[in-house]
Amino acid sequence: MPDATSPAVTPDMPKRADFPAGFIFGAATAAYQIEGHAFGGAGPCHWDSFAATGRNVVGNEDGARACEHYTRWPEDLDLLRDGGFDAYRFSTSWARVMPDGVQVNPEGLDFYDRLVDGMIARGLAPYLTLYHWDLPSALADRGGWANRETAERFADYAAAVMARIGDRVARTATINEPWCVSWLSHFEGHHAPGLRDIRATARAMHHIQLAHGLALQKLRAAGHRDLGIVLNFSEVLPAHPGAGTAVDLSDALSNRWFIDSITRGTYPQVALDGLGPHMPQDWQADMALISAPLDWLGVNYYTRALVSHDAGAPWPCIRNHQGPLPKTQMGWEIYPDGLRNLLVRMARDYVGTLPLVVTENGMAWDDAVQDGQVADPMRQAYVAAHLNATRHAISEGANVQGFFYWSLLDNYEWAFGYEKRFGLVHVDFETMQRTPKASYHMLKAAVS
Ligand code: IFM
Repeated sequence: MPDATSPAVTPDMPKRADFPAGFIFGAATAAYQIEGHAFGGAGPCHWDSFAATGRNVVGNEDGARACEHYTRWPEDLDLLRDGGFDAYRFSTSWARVMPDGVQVNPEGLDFYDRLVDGMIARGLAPYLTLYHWDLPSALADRGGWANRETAERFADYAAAVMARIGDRVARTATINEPWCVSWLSHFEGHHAPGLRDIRATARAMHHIQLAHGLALQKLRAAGHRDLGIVLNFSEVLPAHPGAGTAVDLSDALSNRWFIDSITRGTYPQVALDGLGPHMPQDWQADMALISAPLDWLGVNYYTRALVSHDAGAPWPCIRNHQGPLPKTQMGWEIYPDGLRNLLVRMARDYVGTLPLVVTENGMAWDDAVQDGQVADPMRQAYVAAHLNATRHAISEGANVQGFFYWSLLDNYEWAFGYEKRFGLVHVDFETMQRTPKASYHMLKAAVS
């Protein structure tokens, strides 16, 4: 019988040799989810106050301690090296680098300098994300992403980080998942700042794209290369025949708003039909900057969306449905074809041969350590299926150059606190003990 460290339990798991030469295998994390925001002189960020507001986060948990990566990072980088990975996707925390959103805290930059050197010493290519949601509270106080000034300050912050570590990073993404930063956080209220306000939403949806454009302009002027953005996509499908206009509108709000503006300098008209009256003045003047050429595009993919038109609901009149497929601990359907379809769609309709990287894909499960091991056959099957979907997309012409599993470690899953475990490595949040799961061993055997 295979045990939890046996790599041989998922027969269709592809191997490194099944991918084009130079394909990058990595794992991803984000600062607030793992570092321990209380360490090292970081300033308060809007996730601290969102979490401190009762009923926003399961168990009222926050990222103050998280995985203590701030002090345990050598052990975490060793796990990546020992797992045979080529690259590590991490993010820098704006509130750690600039506690008040403006002035640099040298201790913060020193930390990332050490971290990047630690990656290079272990043969890991650093994949940097500049904004993975830890907005300094001082900027949140001035309106956060609803305020154009935040986009301008972001470009300054991006330049400060890149001036320090940009000489050693392999690829840089400006923003992680602008849909989550804007729609999920300002329209649906699920993430910080927890608003449900269409005017703030429209402004945040534009300013987050503008932040990308302003940062790109500044970084290019400073001579930095390999610059991109990470977008999250889901394949939107009708919940039933006659689902109406909901599929197109949902695709416009969650996918096309972001990819159309980045690559074509336009927002989809069906989305503007609702958001247009609430957009900031003269937004059209920013579109050339927002659509400046990229060097690569990051694609985050987890699941599909099943929707129908709900005539009785206020705009956007979209109803989401539970699908029949097996689900992860998040309740998300497991649908690998969606990854294949999205990668092919990106190449065919948007970016041509521009390098695509799967910057996040993974699943949460209620994993437990037994006799020093973690058996996670669901995750093993999930990883194998999504790697195979990626291979299919490559064979259909998508120039996919890498795949990063989300996440290296169990971590702070935002409004779900520490309950949902996405890691290849189990973390005991009392002792901080790390235990590689069977999926880690399987990936190691496949890529080593
Ligand atoms: O944990 C998040 C991550 O921060 C952004 N992408 C989705 C992941 C799983 O929900």
